[in-house]
Amino acid sequence: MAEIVIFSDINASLGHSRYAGAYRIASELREKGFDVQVIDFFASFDLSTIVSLLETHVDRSTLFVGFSATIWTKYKSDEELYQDYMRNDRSIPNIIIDGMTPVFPHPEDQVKHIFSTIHKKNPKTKIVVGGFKATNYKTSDVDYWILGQGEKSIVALANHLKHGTSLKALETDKGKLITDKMYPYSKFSQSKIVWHENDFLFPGENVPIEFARGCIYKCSFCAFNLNGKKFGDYTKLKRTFQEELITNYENFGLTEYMIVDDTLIDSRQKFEFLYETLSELPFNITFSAYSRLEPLLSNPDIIPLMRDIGLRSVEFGIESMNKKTGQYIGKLGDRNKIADGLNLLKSIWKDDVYMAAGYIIGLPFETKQSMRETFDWLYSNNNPLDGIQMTKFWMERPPFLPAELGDRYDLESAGFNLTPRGWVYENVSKIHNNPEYYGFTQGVVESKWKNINMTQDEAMDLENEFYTNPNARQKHSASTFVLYNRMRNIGYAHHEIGKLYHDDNDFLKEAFRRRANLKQEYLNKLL
Ligand code: B12
Ligand code: SF4
Repeated sequence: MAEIVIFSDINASLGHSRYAGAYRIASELREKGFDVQVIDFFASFDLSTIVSLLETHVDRSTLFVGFSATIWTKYKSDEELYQDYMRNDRSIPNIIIDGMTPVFPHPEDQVKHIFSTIHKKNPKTKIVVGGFKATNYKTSDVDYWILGQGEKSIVALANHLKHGTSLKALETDKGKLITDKMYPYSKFSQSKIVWHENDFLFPGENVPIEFARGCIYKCSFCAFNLNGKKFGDYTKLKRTFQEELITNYENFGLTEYMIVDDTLIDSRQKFEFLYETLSELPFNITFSAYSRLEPLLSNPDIIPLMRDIGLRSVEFGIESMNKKTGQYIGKLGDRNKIADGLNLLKSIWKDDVYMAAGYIIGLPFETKQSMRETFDWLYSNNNPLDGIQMTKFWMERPPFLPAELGDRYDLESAGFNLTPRGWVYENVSKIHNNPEYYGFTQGVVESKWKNINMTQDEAMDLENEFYTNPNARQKHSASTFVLYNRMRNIGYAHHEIGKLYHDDNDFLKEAFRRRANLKQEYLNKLL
């Protein structure tokens, strides 16, 4: 039984890893004295298992059940997902993107059943949704939607429900909204994820950790509320990060991490800070991360040092190998510089660090021809990448609240911006704000985008063309940032991971078997 239950998951991908958001929120609440049970694998459990979990963990003392709605996708049984993978006719990005869901993984009738089970156990228990998908507000009967960084909001809500303290919330027809402008969180630099014995970590588990939040860049296709921050903003104090790593080591023997920053290495300055912080530890850690390519290429001396401080898998958002596109999106773009740079990295790192690159089809001024030139380079045997992610451009269409709501509530102070379509909480990208400048003729309002060189459907066709081509097997690699730690968590060694490809049915069978075992072991501890 717990005062607060939080459901979380990152499903649909092979292997296993946990989402930082749920555990950061749990750490904050536990520090303030609340008793919290996080329940992982939520989007991978069927309804009857969820009902049993609720029967076990919700009682008269439960203040709320929270849902950490960020990276989960639609629920599929293990068998359905296995069949999807075994068909080998779709790329992993497609399996995951097809599974995207506005808020909840399970169908509406099942979500209703989950809510009614909670209320049968305790009619006063509130339903709370936080995480990235909370801005979709697309489920009825949710009591509170927590938008943005949730640390302060959730403690205010928990205190309100337990002690009757006052609470700032916007009442809308979608439920009550609480935002991080109403409850700003200013202590990120001293924050930690503090793992608890009832998180039931697996021995030696690879866990997520934050070094910094947000990004100093502002690429034109990218839309995060913390983009364009200054160096040092939302960065942990050296002491805090070290204490977090040492506590994890002493309490649980943890040494392997996924650093979930948007961009771990964005500058020499940040590298030096990370280097100093990790070098002073009395033990070594290993980690995977997202990084910009440019700081490594303009400071080649840091390339071997990244390996020495523990980097094992890295993903660069290359996005495009077209110079003009690079200029318009805020990335390198130069085909030769990128190829030479990646070759240099590979020659230093060899197989000690797996190196993957993400590409986007359909960015400003990218033509089909330049995209195919990129494909050809990726198909060639001498490209140094261990992993490739190729996805069509996704024009974000953030949810809007009706303009009239601004007459009743101070939405501006709550962090919303008034746009021609209504009030929007998230930042929108530069492309979304000024599509004409970037060559887009439709897509902000319409369901599909179009620019002067490509349509969304043509981008989709190119993606399929790439994934159905037998060359560039790296697109099936399990060594990418998304999968590396998930593979470690199902027992594959570093040197094995570079040889795992998900077009290999024997590997798929074994990976599903190992994940099912972990899930069952975890469930046995919770029930
Ligand atoms: C790290 C990361 C990943 C990692 C996650 C690994 C791991 N083990 O954690 C990997 C690489 C696996 C990944 C994969 C994907 N990701 Co991702 N990822 C991120 C990233 C960069 C950081 C997320 C994170 O952990 N941050 C640290 C935590 C502590 O911060 P936070 O998430 O902001 O959490 C705060 C709030 O959300 C809130 N909160 C969270 N949970 C809860 C719960 C409650 C109850 C409350 C009250 C509050 C609350 O409070 C938290 C603390 O302030 C975000 C971008 C971003 N900056 O958010 C994208 C992001 C979450 N990913 C996204 C996407 C699209 C994907 C993929 C689908 C990409 C793809 N095409 O494959 C896959 C899907 C994964 C899958 N199902 O297999 C989108 C989600 C969009 C959506 N939900 O519709 C994001 C937002 C990026 C984007 N804008 O495109 N991702
Ligand atoms: S694409 Fe990457 S580097 Fe660019 S703003 Fe977004 S997170 Fe930062």
